[in-house]
Amino acid sequence: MNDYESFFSFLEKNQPYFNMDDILVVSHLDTDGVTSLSLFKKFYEDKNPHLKIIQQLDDECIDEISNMPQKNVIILDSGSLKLNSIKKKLSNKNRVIIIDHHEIEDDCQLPENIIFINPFLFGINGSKEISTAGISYLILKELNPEIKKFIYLSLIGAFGDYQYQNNFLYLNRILQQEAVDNKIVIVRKELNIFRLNSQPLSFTLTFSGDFKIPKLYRKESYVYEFLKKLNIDGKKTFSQIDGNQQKKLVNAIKKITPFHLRKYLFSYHILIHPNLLNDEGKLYEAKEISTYLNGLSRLFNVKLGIDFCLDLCNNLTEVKIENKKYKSQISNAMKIYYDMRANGTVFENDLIIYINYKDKLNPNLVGILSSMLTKGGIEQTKKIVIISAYQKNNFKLSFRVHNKSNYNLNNLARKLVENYGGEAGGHKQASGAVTKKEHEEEIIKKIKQIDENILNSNF
Ligand SMILES: [Mn+2]
Repeated sequence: MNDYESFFSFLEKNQPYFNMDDILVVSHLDTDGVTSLSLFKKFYEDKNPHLKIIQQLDDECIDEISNMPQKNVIILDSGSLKLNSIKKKLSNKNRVIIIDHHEIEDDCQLPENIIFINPFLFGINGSKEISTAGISYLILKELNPEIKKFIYLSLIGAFGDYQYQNNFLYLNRILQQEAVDNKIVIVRKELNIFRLNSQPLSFTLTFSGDFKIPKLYRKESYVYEFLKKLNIDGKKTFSQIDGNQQKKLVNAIKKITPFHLRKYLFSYHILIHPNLLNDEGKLYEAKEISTYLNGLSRLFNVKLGIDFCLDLCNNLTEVKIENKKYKSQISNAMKIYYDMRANGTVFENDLIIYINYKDKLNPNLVGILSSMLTKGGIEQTKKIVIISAYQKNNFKLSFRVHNKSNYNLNNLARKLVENYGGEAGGHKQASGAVTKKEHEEEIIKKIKQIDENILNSNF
């Protein structure tokens, strides 16, 4: 059972509490964390809040927050699994507001000075329906209408958390509609090719992973000939060629696509309105912006991330340069993976694939790598993918499984580290855990013992 009405009236009831001074805003280092933090930075711009970005809200981090001088704290995109710690350690604060959309660990009676906002409290699946940026937007736009022009951040945050699966669910859809009505985004059905309007056609037709046109995918010279025959300049994006050429191209692609695949040829793209982001006729998908922000997060470049969120136009060039750096780190990590496969150091059985990068990986990349290996990514495996790497004295793990799986990886992550004082959290199909490096061997042993029983038992 869910109750949207109570959720909305709860948001309304709590709006006045955001009028405060002496503020610390803590957020999560990922796309949703950076977009929601940006909304708060804008909202509090006259109050000069202290902004802090964290990788994981663990006890150490909560202690740190407790020791910071600010009397009022807003915690974004984390906290649902740490309510007891927050209650205990942040009792010295005047007010603590937590906005999160992750599953909640257990019932926790909170004192009056702690406000906990999470759709799960109202039976709404926050993991799928709305991001922290979305919830933040819904609250802040009522307090300051200026925030309304940043509604795109709520959609980008949702893309960052993989909430767009062919479409958005109810709450995100409301946000999408508002963004369309206010001419902040354009939603249109077009060729199901990622970056169709922002990258040269010669590139997108060859390499788009969203829909792979069999005759064109990874066939560079064929794509070249194909475009040449149509008299279309492959250096231009789809949005940069004229309407007649667009029609000609779509028809030609239809013709070379096998009949049974044609239904996958088109999809809805959510594009940032050219009013907001104008780059020589190129148009950018909200999804693409979310991948840029993801790259910036992995490189710890939060400053540029926030600047970009609040001014897409003037920061795009620099963001693209950073993104190239990020991509080269990823391709390096993939190369290591293939090397490890070749020399037999990847653990694999019927259920899982486990890769321990140890010190050979930026620990911030464990999540993206496990996503890349899962179905929908490069490797397309239906197995559970587990990646680990060292993070200073810690052992960091990431768990992924394709989105039709029923396994609860949030439970799995918690089970694996529960006896070692580790921290774990996330969603059913994507979770993470951190524990001290000294437990590496024991955790690896447990990973190798994972079976259906362990996966199906409740936490
Ligand atoms: Mn989130």
